[in-house]
Amino acid sequence: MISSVQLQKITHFFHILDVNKNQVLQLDDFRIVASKICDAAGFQRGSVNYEKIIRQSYRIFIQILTDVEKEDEMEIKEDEWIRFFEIHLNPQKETDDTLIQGYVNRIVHYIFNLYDHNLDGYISREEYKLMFSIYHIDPTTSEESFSKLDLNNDNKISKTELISSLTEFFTSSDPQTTGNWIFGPVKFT
Ligand SMILES: [Ca+2]
Ligand SMILES: [Ca+2]
Ligand SMILES: [Ca+2]
Repeated sequence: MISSVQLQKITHFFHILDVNKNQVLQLDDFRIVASKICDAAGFQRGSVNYEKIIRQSYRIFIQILTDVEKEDEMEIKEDEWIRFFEIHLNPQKETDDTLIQGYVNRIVHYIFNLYDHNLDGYISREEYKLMFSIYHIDPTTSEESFSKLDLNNDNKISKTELISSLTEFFTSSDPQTTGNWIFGPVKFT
């Protein structure tokens, strides 16, 4: 079993990704995100950059569908999402453990593809703030969250820092750990 703290984080993550709040993850959620990113960056519909962001966002969704083995139905419900993490965060064998690390690396890769707009290999405060605004995360919490993820305090989030925080987000049962803050504060009960 996964802990109640883990369960609450995984549920929080589901609701963050469900941007149109219809309780199901579908292609539409990822299309909305891509289109908002393009608007924020000023990419015109049909331009190379616009198409690139749309493609990357779709690819994330397809990859998630593949991980959860829901390619046929093209949608994921909350209980299916939770079941996926229950299996893979509770490794019975070595390969399950590797799968979650691969999953973490992929999500971090995608976050950088979508939000590292100046392509300097880091997520700045502004880039992180944009991510909060696109996923409807309380914007007043983005500064505090950023500081918790910026482990070496150099005012930018590196890939290594994000991988470490996201690994904590999925695997830690400590409600106080900094990695819990990656998608804003989770109100643990
Ligand atoms: Ca949805
Ligand atoms: Ca950047
Ligand atoms: Ca840093």
